[in-house]
Amino acid sequence: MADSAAKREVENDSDELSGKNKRVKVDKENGGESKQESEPGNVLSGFQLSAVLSDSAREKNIFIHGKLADQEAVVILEKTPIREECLAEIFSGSRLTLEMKNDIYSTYRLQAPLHLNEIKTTVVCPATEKHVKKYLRQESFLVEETFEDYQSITLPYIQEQSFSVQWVYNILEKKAEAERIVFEDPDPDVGFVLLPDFKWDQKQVEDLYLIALVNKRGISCLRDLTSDHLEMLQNIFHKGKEAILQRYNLPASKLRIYLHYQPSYYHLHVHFTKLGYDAPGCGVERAHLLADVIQNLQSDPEYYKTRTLYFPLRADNGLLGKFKEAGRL
Ligand code: GTA
Repeated sequence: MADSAAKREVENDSDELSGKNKRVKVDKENGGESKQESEPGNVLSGFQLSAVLSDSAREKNIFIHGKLADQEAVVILEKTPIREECLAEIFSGSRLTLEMKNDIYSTYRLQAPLHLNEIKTTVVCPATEKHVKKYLRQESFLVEETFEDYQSITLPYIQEQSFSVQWVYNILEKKAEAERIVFEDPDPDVGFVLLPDFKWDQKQVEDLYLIALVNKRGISCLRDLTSDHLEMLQNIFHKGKEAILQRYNLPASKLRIYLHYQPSYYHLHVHFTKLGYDAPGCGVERAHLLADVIQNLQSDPEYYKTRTLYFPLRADNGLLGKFKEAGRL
């Protein structure tokens, strides 16, 4: 019941961003430039494919590497979930072709009306080599990291090699995605911005995905957290849940709220996903529940500076190479 109400609400909220008034996000990380533009045409028409990085029949997505106007690009295409409120139109407004019939069983090819047949498309351009590797299907290895390993291996690596967080600063400074903000607490120390993750098309709550970006700069990840950050973490926990209840009618009991270790982007942020949605990176080897993080810091202010942490790294991740060189793997 609550979910259906929320679905309708999401539909209303996302109308402007999805169907009627399409926009294309242009994000030039290196120049720090970021803007929303009215769609000028098909920016992908000149895309030159170099390689399929990975694809999944089950998840119905494909990650592609190629070139867009001579710049390296990664394009992600993903079929979106079928929404209950579209069923009537799908049944009445589609072309149906019988493929086979056998006893009580039959299969068809159904061509839905165009507007119900969209593919969510994410473009990273210009993409760095690291972006290309990130999306390449690879074997993963679990790394065991003591705090000493963090200081001597991980920290120097991420200080040199991590992805730009210019997109985060653009959001915090309202230079990008300002109209997508769901909730904001402007306090410079404990405040944050809550907005839809770019993996979520906001059309249905079943795959709800929001991120809370902290206002305070210089907190890179779980390892930086001490009891000094408890007020900020509790603030995100409570106000984030409340904002999601107000906007999407989803209670806290339906949410998975967590941090990644290692994250891809080293500016502290918290993931809010719907329980039951198998979001990428929500497994136990990478996701740390915010509720646990808070309790750990309450019982030991230096918890994340003393514990061994475990996380997966892909085969050609440079950090994995550093752990191997140090004889830690
Ligand atoms: N609103 O500009 C942005 C933006 N960027 C650049 C990243 N995010 C953004 N959100 C907004 N605007 O959840 C989001 C990311 C991610 C979070 C950063 O910020 O979507 P993280 O630092 O812990 O990094 O979180 P993480 O989780 O590794 O990043 P990401 O991109 O989610 O990658 C994890 C895996 O998810 C990928 O390896 C890939 O398998 C899968 N994936 C990534 N993007 C997509 C996609 N668009 N569709 C489907 N699957 C995807």
